[in-house]
Amino acid sequence: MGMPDMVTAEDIEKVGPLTRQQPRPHKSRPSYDGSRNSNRTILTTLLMSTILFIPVFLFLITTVAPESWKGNISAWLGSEIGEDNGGKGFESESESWRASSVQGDEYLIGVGKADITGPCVEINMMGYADPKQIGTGLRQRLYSRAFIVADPAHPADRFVYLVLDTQSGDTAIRYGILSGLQELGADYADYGHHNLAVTGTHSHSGPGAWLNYLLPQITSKGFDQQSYRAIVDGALLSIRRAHESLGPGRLSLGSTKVYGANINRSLFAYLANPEEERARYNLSTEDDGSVEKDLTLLKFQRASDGKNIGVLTWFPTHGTSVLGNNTLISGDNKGVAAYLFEKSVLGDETAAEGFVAGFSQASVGDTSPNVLGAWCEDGSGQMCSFENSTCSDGKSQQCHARGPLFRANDEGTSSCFEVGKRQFEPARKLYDLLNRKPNPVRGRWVKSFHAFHDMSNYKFQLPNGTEAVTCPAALGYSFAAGTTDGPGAFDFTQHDGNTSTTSPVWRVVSGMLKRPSEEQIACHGRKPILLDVGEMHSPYQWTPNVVDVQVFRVGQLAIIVSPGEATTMAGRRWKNAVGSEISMLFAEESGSVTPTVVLGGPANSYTHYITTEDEYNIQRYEGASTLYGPHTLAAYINVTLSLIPYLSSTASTRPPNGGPEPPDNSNRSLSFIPAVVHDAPPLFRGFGDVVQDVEKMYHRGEAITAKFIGANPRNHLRLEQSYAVVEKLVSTAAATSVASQNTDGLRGSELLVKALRGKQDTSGANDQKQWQTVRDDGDWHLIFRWRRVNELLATSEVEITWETESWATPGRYRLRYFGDAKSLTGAITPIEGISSEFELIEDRSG
Ligand SMILES: *[C@@H]1O[C@H](CO)[C@@H](O)[C@H](O)[C@H]1NC(C)=O
Ligand SMILES: *[C@@H]1O[C@H](CO)[C@@H](O)[C@H](O)[C@H]1NC(C)=O
Ligand SMILES: *[C@@H]1O[C@H](CO)[C@@H](O)[C@H](O)[C@H]1NC(C)=O
Ligand SMILES: *[C@@H]1O[C@H](CO)[C@@H](O)[C@H](O)[C@H]1NC(C)=O
Ligand SMILES: *[C@@H]1O[C@H](CO)[C@@H](O)[C@H](O)[C@H]1NC(C)=O
Ligand SMILES: *[C@@H]1O[C@H](CO)[C@@H](O)[C@H](O)[C@H]1NC(C)=O
Ligand SMILES: *[C@@H]1O[C@H](CO)[C@@H](O)[C@H](O)[C@H]1NC(C)=O
Ligand SMILES: CC(=O)N[C@H]1CO[C@H](CO)[C@@H](O)[C@@H]1O
Repeated sequence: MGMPDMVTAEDIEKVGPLTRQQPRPHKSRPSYDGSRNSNRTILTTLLMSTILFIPVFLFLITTVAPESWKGNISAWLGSEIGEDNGGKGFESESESWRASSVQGDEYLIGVGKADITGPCVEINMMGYADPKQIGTGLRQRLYSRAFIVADPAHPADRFVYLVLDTQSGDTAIRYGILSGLQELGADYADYGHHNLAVTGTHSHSGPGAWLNYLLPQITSKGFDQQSYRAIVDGALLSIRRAHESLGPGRLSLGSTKVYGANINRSLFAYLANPEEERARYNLSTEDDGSVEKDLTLLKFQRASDGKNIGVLTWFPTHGTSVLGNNTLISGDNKGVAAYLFEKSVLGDETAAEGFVAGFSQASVGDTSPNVLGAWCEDGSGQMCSFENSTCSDGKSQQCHARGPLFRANDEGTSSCFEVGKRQFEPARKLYDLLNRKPNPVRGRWVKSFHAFHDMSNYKFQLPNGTEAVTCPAALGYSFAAGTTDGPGAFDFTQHDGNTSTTSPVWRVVSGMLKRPSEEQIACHGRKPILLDVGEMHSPYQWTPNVVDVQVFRVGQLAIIVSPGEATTMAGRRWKNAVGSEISMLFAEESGSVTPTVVLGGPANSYTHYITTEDEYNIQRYEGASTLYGPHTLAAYINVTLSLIPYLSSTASTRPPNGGPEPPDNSNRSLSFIPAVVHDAPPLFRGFGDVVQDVEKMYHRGEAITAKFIGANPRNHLRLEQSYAVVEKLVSTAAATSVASQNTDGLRGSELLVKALRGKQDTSGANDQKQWQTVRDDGDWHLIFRWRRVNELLATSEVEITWETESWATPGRYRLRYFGDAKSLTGAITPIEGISSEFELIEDRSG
């Protein structure tokens, strides 16, 4: 069911874990088109709207966070953290947390995380589809985070949910992971199509050129094996780590409100939905239903010692905080939220080492993290038009959405960190509440299904009995106009016939454009067809016609794994339909527990958008990108519902494959991306030489930069390693303890920050000092940039910048660069460089 039926943080605080009443058994198939309502929902809605959200942050963090993080977190939250909180020791908290006996069923659970950072330079970035947006470095590494749940009584019943810091899931990536799992042998035989979900956080700031279909390859000059393998290999490693960590444990489920992290970017289309349907979700001015403000959190707690091994959350907001004119790789706001959560539990008694926080995307379609709205950058000072987001010139190119800290004018970087933090904070608060008062997942079944379904001509019945049909994929005119988060998602101005600016892929394929048939035009209704992608099959498919339909079920939780970006209302209808069907079909086995349904995606493939029919008829970007015509959503729902019986606790079969298997184009895709030729240092210089050194002393808050003679980072991705680190001079005692812990493949920075905790003053016994890594390129505030200085001479330069954080501790530091140079013979050799030492002292203000 929808969110109003969920236990929320506020509920838990007020009344403790809820025992839910048996849902009224549905006599007939419930309607999911928004025309019917249940009294229960209205009641819960009313109740919820009276509960005020109070953004109080947990004192727990301040008492348990590593020394070096304390100042930071208090600084962010300012006065919200009272000083008396510090006195309340964590010991007593943790005792109450241990004492609270967790009800619910035991499962096998496991989590894992691995690096998937592909080539951070010279590759077009994936998301804004702007051929000019080419990577120049790394702000934050990208990860795959894997979550496995299995049924101890039937261990083959399991699922693995991946959260990748990528724009979306993908067919070729998924095939790559599946064949990798097969190669891992018998231990991994239980994983397959039916139980693998490959979801993307929808970050628009990762490298591209790894997608299966032609359309997104046009702007990236084709496919890049290195970019593709980084994701597949990292995803596999994260699954292996999760699999190897599998052990008995319990799951707890909750929901909370997140404010200030999303708005509806297509409100004009949303308002076309029926008023009575909108009213059901219109709780207040801050939570008017135009986007979902609810974050759902699933907590993984192992049985062996009661520690939590991870959290998996769902909340919808686009990965477009960092703007289209940024060229540094990052996981955008979800990447920040995960980073902060994982940092916040370091050294925390509730959390196991290797804790993994997955911030998964939800009904993201019409959401934007740029919460100050869309403005014209044409000097007019006007907001863009409500109906079509255009400016005074009648075009959308000047229309840009503003993040909360847009005045920083830093390509969205500060806003991104802020929106990530706004997701992290309530999630962390909910985590702590669930530790004290768990809301357990109950029901000893772990079920899943997956089917391919051909959407090119699917005839089916709408709930009201009318016959409907879907059409081969097509994109409408508004697709080319793009969104307020990034105009021109497919920049046609780049393809105006001027061959010097045209993508080489476009030169090859533009002649293959097809004029849509009369039938196709009619099928798409209100959508004027710009690109008839579903009917173009050469040189290979441009977009998918075959979609992935998948749902997971554990206890009362059901997870719809959506291949497209569902809008707010589309996602609700889909979730409500699945919730009702589960309630109806499985009333006996689920007992008193109401189903909780979440939607995660874009996953497994990328089928663009999924809007309601009313939104479709408005034909803004989301409607124009709803590939299979006005009945796209209804078709997804129809197919999903027809497969729900496979989630029964007694189900032992899998659905027949509904459609033809989609193609794997990873070995036959066009590619015009040149390889690295070679690297050389300038005359009389060596690789790693410092060309611009640090100063002797800095105040905290300043940015510290050094430049080195470098080499192309594409020579070696340094996965699970780093191109750039900050080293601190510390006593050997602290350093040794770090070295001994650094065994399990975790990222250095996490271990080191942890090791530093409470070890700052241990230098007394032995006064020997040594350099210790305290930041690496996985850290948001340590930036690695690369620049080719001379193409012909093959010289290049690396710039490392540490934007010292409010929580950085004073001391003696240096910056260090790790790279790999390619010789003319093709041999690749590691290189490195070290800056001079510098002193970091307190803030200038004192
Ligand atoms: C929410 O309700 C108010 C008051 O009825 C109305 O003015 C507003 O348009 C509604 N918002 C949405 C998004 O439906
Ligand atoms: C956008 O909407 C305005 C009305 O707000 C209308 O005048 C204009 O023609 C529309 N432009 C396009 C390109 O549809
Ligand atoms: C980046 O894009 C934003 C949004 O259009 C704009 O406001 C900003 O000035 C741009 N920054 C640079 C450096 O061009
Ligand atoms: C889906 O469509 C099929 C074929 O028309 C129909 O038999 C079935 O009832 C529909 N399912 C739902 C849940 O509407
Ligand atoms: C059934 O629903 C569809 C889609 O909402 C609508 O176009 C059609 O008119 C409805 N048919 C009837 C008989 O109400
Ligand atoms: C094509 O684009 C290039 C690069 O922007 C420009 O220098 C050139 O003048 C353009 N040629 C024509 C015919 O427009
Ligand atoms: C692609 O090529 C690689 C290397 O030759 C091979 O291992 C892989 O199986 C191929 N994949 C497909 C889908 O054909
Ligand atoms: C509650 C909420 O997020 N409302 C926003 C919906 O979208 C409009 C325009 O995009 C914003 O102005 C509202 O604040």
